[in-house]
Parts: sequence; structure tokens; C-alpha cells
Amino acid sequence: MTLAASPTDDAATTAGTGERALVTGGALTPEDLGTVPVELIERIRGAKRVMTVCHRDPEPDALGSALGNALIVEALGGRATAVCADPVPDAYHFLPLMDRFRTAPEPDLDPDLIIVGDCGELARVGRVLDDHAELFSRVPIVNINHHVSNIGFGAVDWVDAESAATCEQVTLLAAALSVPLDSAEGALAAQLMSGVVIDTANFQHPNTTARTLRVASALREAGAPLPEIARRLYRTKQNAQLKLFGLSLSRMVASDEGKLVWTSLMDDDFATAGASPAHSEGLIDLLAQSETAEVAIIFKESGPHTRISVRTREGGVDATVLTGTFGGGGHARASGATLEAPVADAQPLVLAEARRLIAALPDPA
Ligand SMILES: [Mn+2]
Repeated sequence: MTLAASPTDDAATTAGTGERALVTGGALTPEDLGTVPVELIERIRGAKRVMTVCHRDPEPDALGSALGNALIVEALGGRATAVCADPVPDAYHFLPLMDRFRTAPEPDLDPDLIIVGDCGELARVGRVLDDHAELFSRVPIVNINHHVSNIGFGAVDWVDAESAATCEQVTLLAAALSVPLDSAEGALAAQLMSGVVIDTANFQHPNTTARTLRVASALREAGAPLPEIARRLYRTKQNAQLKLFGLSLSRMVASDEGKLVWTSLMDDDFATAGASPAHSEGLIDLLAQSETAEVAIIFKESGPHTRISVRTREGGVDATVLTGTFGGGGHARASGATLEAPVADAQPLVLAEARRLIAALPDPA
């Protein structure tokens, strides 16, 4: 099924009438548009045949930026091909124009510009680069990305770590080029919104700035179907996944006045639920919604080994200290480790260490 964008009421004029109101980005400020490098604008204006690329294992920010850049080039009168080394996952096919993606360059395009989106380094584009190294070394590259770790690999690099998503930047780019955000029958706005939604987790992560919301406002005004995108990306699960979560959560244990909450996910659960390994994604975040938990742990059976996923409360136990004891790592609030022991043996060791760390927390005043 393809999602058609439907313009919101107050953006309902425009295309063809000459009465374009706000779809070029009414909510955006001149300062917002001023962040787009002039050299980038000139490169894209001057390009006639453009290959746009994103990283392998794509998610909506990658896909939306590659397709968005292609639609911008086309709106300016050029030719464009969107390339991603891996096929678009089924879960994202509800977004418009996903069939535009190729897994390799179009043989007869002969690009005069390559736009790389959402890649911290060029190698992230995957085998497209390995298989077409000559193309990437011959054709000028522009690099649009929001990862602070981006080292710069293009003739023009626009790395904006303040940006919540690459699609936030591409929205600014479209507006700076006066490309209407409702271009391609709404596909541009829908694609860009999906990237912003995924990278902000529905505007909930701290990376959501006032500018992110202005970008989202402009996209919404251009008809981006925000409710459907938010639902498909964050409030839709396969039934097998819900069943798997249920099997696991039915064994949940809360101890130590609720401060320690854990459960298990066994190999048998996947067979019972008819679920695949990818379906366990998100279970720990659901468990961590416990209102009492300082530390939430999932013990995931992995043959003879045990994988633990840990979430901890802001200002409380450092999850990397807990998982570090068992050779793992991650972030202070979200971390993991693998123990070379079955769940029954791994569990008491990890729980004892978690209890020790909880007990060491300062008493709340
Ligand atoms: Mn991103």
C-alpha cells in the first residue's frame, strides 16, 4: 500500500494556481535557510544528472534523504537516481516512491554529481562503493549528514550535528533551493517527515530542537501524513512480535522494592510466537517503562550463551558499569553484554551485581 499525502487545509492552494502560500517552508526562518552552505546550493543547481545514495541497512532517515535529494534534483529539472545497496525493508514500503530505489547505479545515467546522505563515512554506502569505486573517485561528491563523527569526504561537506536528522537538513536544502515541499505529489514531504520522525522517535528524543519542529511544521503544511507515518513507524507491530513480548513479559519479576526488574526471552518463545530474532527489538524499552525500575534487564537465551540488555534510570546506575563486569558495553542508560553461560547460570551473577549497584545509589533525600 502506498500512502498518499493529503495537504492540510491551510496549505490547500498552490500547485498550478500560482498562489503558492507556505509550502516552500513557511515556518522556516531566514536563519534556518542560511545554514545551508552556498556551495552546496550551487553544486546542486548546476547538476544535470545526479546519483543520490544513502547507507546500507537503510532506515527512513537514510531512505528519505536519498529519495528527497533525488526529488529535489528532479524538481529543478535534472535527472536523478536514488541508490541504496540493500533493498528497502518491507516495513517502509508504505512510504511513497520506494520503488524508485535501485541497489546499483543506473548504467546510462553518467552522473555529474553524487549526493551522499546520512553516512558518517563514505564506506557506509556499502557495496555500491566497492563495486563502483571508479565512479565515486571520478564524480564530485556532496555529503549531507548530521553525525558529529562525520569526518568529511566530499567536495562539499555539510555536517550539521545540531540537526536531528539528515532529512531535517534536506528539508532546509529544498526550501533554500525554492523547491516546493509538496513536490512529487507530496512524496517529498512524506519522505522527509519519515526521516525526522524516526531519528527523533516521534519528536521525543532530546535532539528535537525548535528548528526540528519548524521543519516538521513546514512538512506538515506541505501535506506530510504525520499521523500515518508516526503510527507505521512507532505504533505498529506484527502480531508475532506482540505475542513474543507477551510470553516474555508474563515472566517479569520485580524485586528490591521494584528497583530491579527483569525477565527472560528464551529460544522456545520465538517458536511459540512464530517470531524471528528481529522481533525482540524494542522489548527492553517496553520493560524499562516500569515506573519503579532503577535497572531493567532482559536475559536473552542464545543457544548455550546469554545475551543481556540493560536499561537504567536517568541519574541512577551506570548501565556500562553493570555490563562492563561481564565484558559488554554501550551507553550509561542502555547497554548490553554476552555471557558464556546459559540463562539459569548467568542470571544470579548479573542480578547480584545489579543489586550491589542499586544498593550503592545515594539515598533519595
Ligand atoms: Mn539519521
